[in-house]
Amino acid sequence: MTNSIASTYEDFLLASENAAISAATVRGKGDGKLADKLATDSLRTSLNRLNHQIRVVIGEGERDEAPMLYINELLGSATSNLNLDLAVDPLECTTNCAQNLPNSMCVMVIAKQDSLLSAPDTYMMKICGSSKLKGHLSINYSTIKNLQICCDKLNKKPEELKIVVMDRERHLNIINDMRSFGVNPILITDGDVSAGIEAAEGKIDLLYGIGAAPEGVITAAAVKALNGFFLGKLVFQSDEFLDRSKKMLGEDIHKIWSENELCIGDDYFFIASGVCDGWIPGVKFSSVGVEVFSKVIFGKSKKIHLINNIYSNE
Ligand code: VTB
Repeated sequence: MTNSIASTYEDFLLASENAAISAATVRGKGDGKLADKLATDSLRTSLNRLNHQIRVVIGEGERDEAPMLYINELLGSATSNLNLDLAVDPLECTTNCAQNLPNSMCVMVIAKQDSLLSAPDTYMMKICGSSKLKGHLSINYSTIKNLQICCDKLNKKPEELKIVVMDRERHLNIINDMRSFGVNPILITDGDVSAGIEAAEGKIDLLYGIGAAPEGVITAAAVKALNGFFLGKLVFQSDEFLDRSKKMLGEDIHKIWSENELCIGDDYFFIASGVCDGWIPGVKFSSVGVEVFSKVIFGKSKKIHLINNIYSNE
């Protein structure tokens, strides 16, 4: 097999499955931090066993705040001639894992060096949807203007639009605007990665609102391979976040990023392994083993693999 990036996917799949299984062992126990730690420890151990050199571009945070999977941490083999960049969230939707609610999963993107934006750990306004809306919406437009365009392009009435918004105080204006236009937004407590991907798949019409920026890059990579669109603009919760972001990105902090800018080119793949049932099924434990479900989406071929592996206890 050639040394192409896509050919390495089984190595990363196993790492992702193991992380999902580790988190699932404490699913529903009310301790998101523990679940996140178990997933992170497992992932780092698995990745360090690989024969590729892996650089973390999105991980658990900057070195001073994250002991593991920190930005620029090198994993795997230092002597490998295949150097890969990794954007990872070992446990996306941590809160839902703690409560055994939907869409908690291990997600990652493995890409050619320097093709993923190393996004600062701040917020991001995100608009995400399918190819039908590509090129038509803007973060600079008012919510109502974007909704009007959605109705026109999708040939739907406002009440027929399925728009997912995270249930947060910061979205009160957006939610009020949507309701005044006749749209009944679908409010979710957490998990805008799976919602963004479902929007690209056309299962819902849009993901709309502010979530975490690093996960925005991971979502954008998946969305791009699904021919959808992603628009993101950084949002800063304080001057400290703005200063940190400026150090990483300079004047680009005010830019509106598209899926093609957050994830450059097509030499990459995305993997998600379910922890709790949702966009993908969660880990199933039985008396004889464990069953885990994953999706791998390839940037170049745009192929989607649904992988269901069963590991016996023996
Ligand atoms: C959201 C949620 C994610 O981060 O992006 C959240 O969808 C950030 O928003 O699942 P809050 O700080 O308001 O929770 C996650 O929880 C993790 O990426």
